[in-house]
Amino acid sequence: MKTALITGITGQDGMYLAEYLLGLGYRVCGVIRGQNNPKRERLEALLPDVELIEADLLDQGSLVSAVSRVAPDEVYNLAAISFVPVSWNQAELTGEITGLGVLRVLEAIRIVEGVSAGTSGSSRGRIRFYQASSSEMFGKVRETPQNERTPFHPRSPYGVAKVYGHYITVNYRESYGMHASSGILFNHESPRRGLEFVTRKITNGVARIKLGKQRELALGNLDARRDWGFAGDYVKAMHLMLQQDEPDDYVVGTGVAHSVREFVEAAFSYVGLDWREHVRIDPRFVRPAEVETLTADPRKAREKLGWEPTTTFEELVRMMVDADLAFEASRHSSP
Ligand code: NAP
Ligand code: F7E
Repeated sequence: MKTALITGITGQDGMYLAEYLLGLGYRVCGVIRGQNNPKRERLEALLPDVELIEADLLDQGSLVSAVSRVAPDEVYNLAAISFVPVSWNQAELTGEITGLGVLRVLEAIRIVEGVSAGTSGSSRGRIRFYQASSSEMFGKVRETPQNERTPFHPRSPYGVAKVYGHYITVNYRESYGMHASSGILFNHESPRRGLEFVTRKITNGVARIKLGKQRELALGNLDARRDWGFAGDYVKAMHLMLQQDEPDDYVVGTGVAHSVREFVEAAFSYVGLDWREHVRIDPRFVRPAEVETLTADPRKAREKLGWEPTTTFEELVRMMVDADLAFEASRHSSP
């Protein structure tokens, strides 16, 4: 039985990955941070077989002791400040967690395994490492679609921190021979997506409007284009990367981009509403520097990992609207 240690276990991807690995027969341990974390109860109810370990990406010692106690075969570093607008308001903290946090997890593995520079081959350490890199690193894109060789041009403190996390992963692979891989994942969504991200904000807004709980939905830039896939598909790519003989970097996405406006149209029309009667543009949701368009070229993931997305854009929109209709119908109208 293999053991996996997942940071970011309370997040969207952490939950899908934990479910997937438990289904494969893994022992799954998850890093949870903070005293009295409100997400602990939900996670324990949903995934009672996950062992929770207290640690924080800001605290090197806590990560060393987590890796030492768990003795994992695979470490998936999914923890981050992941919401792009927050990264302008808390740029230093984003750098600390989303950027330097990657270094701390890599160091924890290196320290526990006693790996030093120049070691290679069988002495390079046993633990395999996955870093959650992001298409936000491409930012102001230099070419379309984006592949593993496309230059980076991040547009937010989040994107900049992810570039650091990406390169420190490559560097630990090259310096210490670590089996460290980086998945450059494009946007992936699900009913478990946080309500602050645009897809879930739209599907939850649509459900609330349909149920008469809300009248309008305030959004920012409707022209932005993203390559949206289903998170449940993407965590399988993470696992596949760590099953390869050699560590590497992979772009993971669908290869098809849609605008925010198209997402809005699809979600409103699915429940028989005209979006123009409900959507209002609010400059508060427009970003200081926007990533206008992102489209993956996922050929390498398909050819080397055999990975393919299974969910279309239309299926994703319907899945999320249906889940939000059920969620909102089961909630009382006032807290
Ligand atoms: P998410 O739902 O925002 O989850 C982020 C996780 O990070 C949460 O579990 C959070 O824990 C944890 N975390 C934050 N700060 C921490 C700290 N100091 N120490 C320990 N844990 C901390 O993100 P997601 O959508 O699942 O994404 C997973 C990873 O993939 C992230 O690194 C994200 O940047 C990256 N990514 C996501 C996408 C996407 O489209 N979803 C695409 C590319 C890359 P709390 O519950 O305690 O806050
Ligand atoms: O924005 C536009 C916004 O916040 C998508 C993270 O998981 O994926 C995610 O980052 C687009 C942007 O995701 C609103 O300007 C318009 O162009 O859903 P989002 P994101 O910024 O693409 C990447 C790959 C990650 O790595 C990140 O961790 O939608 N948009 N109006 C809006 N966005 C939001 N949030 N809210 C609006 O009202």
